[in-house]
Amino acid sequence: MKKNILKITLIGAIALMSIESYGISTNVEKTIVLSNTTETFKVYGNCGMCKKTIEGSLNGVKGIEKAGWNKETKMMEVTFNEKEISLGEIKTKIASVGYDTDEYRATKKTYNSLPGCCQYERPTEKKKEDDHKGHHH
Ligand SMILES: [Cu+2]
Repeated sequence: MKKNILKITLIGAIALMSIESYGISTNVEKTIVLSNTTETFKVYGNCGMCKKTIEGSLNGVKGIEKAGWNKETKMMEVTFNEKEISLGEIKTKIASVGYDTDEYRATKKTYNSLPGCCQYERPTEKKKEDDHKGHHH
C-alpha cells in the first residue's frame, strides 16, 4: 500500500517535470521569434551605388536578417535580432561606410572618399558654436 502511493507520487512528479520542461522549451522558441525586430529609419544617400554600399555594410553581419534601402524614399528597413545587434550598432556600421543617419554621422574623411555621384547632401549638423551663445569670451 505504501509502495503504491510512492509509485503514484513518483509518476506524478515525472509528469509534472516533463510538462515544465516542455513549457520552458516553448518559451525559448517564443523569445527567439520575438527578438527579431524590423526597424525603418532614414539613411542619407543618392543612387543605386549608394544602395549597394549602404546595404553592403550590413552584409554578413551577425544578427542581421534582412536589410534594404530605398533610394527614392531614402528609407532603410532592417530586420535584425536584438540579442545580437542593436539599432545603434547598425547605424554605426552604416556611418562607417560613409552614410549619415539622423543619430550617427559618417566622418568627413569617409564621406569625402565616396565617389562624386554618391556625395549626397548631408543633413545639417547641430552647430557647436551655438553652445557659446549667450556668453562672451
Ligand atoms: Cu551613390
